[in-house]
Parts: sequence; structure tokens; C-alpha cells
Amino acid sequence: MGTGEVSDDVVETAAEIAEMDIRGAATIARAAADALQTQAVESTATDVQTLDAELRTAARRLNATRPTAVSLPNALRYVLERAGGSDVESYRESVVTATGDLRERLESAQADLGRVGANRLRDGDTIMTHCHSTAVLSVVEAARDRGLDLSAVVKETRPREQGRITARQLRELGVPVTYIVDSAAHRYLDEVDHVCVGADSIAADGTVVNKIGTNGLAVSARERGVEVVVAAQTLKLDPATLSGHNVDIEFREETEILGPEERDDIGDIEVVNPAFDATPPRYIDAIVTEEGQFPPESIVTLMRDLYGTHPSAPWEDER
Ligand code: RI2
Repeated sequence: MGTGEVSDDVVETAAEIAEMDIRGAATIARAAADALQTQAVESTATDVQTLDAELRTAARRLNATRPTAVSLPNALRYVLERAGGSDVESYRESVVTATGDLRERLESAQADLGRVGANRLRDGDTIMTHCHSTAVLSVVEAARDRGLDLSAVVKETRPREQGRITARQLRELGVPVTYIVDSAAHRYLDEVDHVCVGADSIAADGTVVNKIGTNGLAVSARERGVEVVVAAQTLKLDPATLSGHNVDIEFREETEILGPEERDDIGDIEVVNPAFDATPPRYIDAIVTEEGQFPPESIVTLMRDLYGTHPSAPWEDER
């Protein structure tokens, strides 16, 4: 890597996040912070201004990969707000320290929210899952650690079928799994006690943006009287929504749904692939975070406490 350039690690991490080889909001946050750390450690910059500019260029590149996952800008903000120093060595050290702190916070937050979420579960309960959420898995793990027997109905989650990851990890936790296609969810809701999902982004009004299909599942669950629990670290709160911004919904390649040959075979059709949808707060019973559980309508108070009303975007600032 030449002076002033973005490191290969940043380029590779950005590509892996965009391609979803690295995915899940918490995992994305950790990978993005690690890439900033590598940029700082491997930089050949000899002055602070150059190193600082490299870091912000790297952050812009990482931030452009997945528009809905707010954990990405929140993680970049966490590191860059703590980066600084009078010389290259102290600046580099500050980035390493901030990245380590973020990693620790992510790990302890996940365990803490797991314990909070487990308080909602009872022995013998059945949960229904959608997609793959490390936060939901943490809730299940905490409940299993307390000796609770649980079972799960796991939705496949088209188009990328991340339900398979959830099914494997639930089996590793000793949870019996019934695996279903997405369209069978309504039929099996009568057999479950809780719908447990993660989040990619949570807006100030308590709207939860999560993998496509969450909204329909939550509406069905409300109709059947099944509670909907969202497990999400506070890193998922999107402070930009405090000032009126909407959460961008990522649209992905149509080839995730239909390959080119299958598509040509069908004829002249349009294929669209929104990756996420927005579930209004009225369909959500609780948002479980490392700071406790909240009714969705009150999440705004936590958001203000943690991020302030006007969050910075240090990768855009001219210093
Ligand atoms: P954790 C995933 O998105 C799913 O929508 C999941 O609910 C959410 O991230 C949260 O993941 P994607 O990255 O942070 O698969 O709980 O598109 O692991």
C-alpha cells in the first residue's frame, strides 16, 4: 500500500461486506472497525494529516457497501471519533485502542442483551426465527445456559436462505428445529410462543428495519396473538432518523432470486430484490438491547442519550 492509499484489507473487507461473505449487523461492525485498524497499522504515512485522510477515505469506502446496516456507520463513527494524536505513532495507537474497545463492547453487549431477552422466555417455549441474527442466538444461548428447554421453527428466509445458518447454530445449542419455507410461517404461528428477530436498523419512532419478510411475519404474529421480540444491540439505533432521515432500503442483484437462464426462460419480466423491510412499532412487543428492554415507541429516549440529536459523520468532515 502506498502512502495516501487505502489498504488491501480495507478493499477486501468492503468487497466481502458488499458480497455478504461478511454479514449480520454485529459482524459487519466488527469487520469494518478491524479494517480501519489495519489501515492505521499498515499505513506508511509520515504525518498525522495524511494518516487521518487515509482513515476517512477507508471509512467512506466501507460505509458505501451496505446502506441499511446502520451498525456500519455507527462502528466507523465510534473509531474515528476516538482517533487522534500529535504524531503518527500516537494516532495509530488511538485507532488500535478504539477498535479494541469497540470489539469488547460488542461482545459484552451481545451477552448482556442475551440475558435480558432470556428473561422473556419460559421453559418449554417455542420460538420462530427469521433470517440469521447473532443477537437472537445470544438470547437463546442465555436461556439454554439457565437450563430452559426451547424448540424453534426456523424460516428459510429467501432469497439467500440464511435460515440454514440459524438452524445449524440452534442445533449446536441443543434446540430442536423445525425448518419451513417462508410462506408456511402463518400456518405454524399457532404453535409458537414468540417470534424472535434481529434488526439491521432501528428508527427513532421504533420502526424496525430487518430482513425482507419481517413485516409480514410481524403482522401475521399480531393477528395470531404471538408476541414479536426484536433483539438488537444499541449499535443498531440509527441516530440520523432523529433529524428526519429515512432508513435506506438496500436493493440487491436480481440474480439472487433468478439466474439469467431461468429468467430468460420465463420471458420478459422485471425482478426486484429488496433486502429489507420496515416493521412499524405497533407490531412489535419489545426491543431487547444491552441497556434493557424497551417498548419500540420509547427507543427514541435511548437513542438521544447515546448518540445526541446531531450525530457526526467524521468520514465526511474536512479537518
Ligand atoms: P445480527 C441480517 O442482515 C439479518 O437481517 C439479521 O436480522 C440482521 O442482519 C441482524 O444481525 P444481513 O446482513 O447483528 O444478512 O443480530 O443482510 O447478527
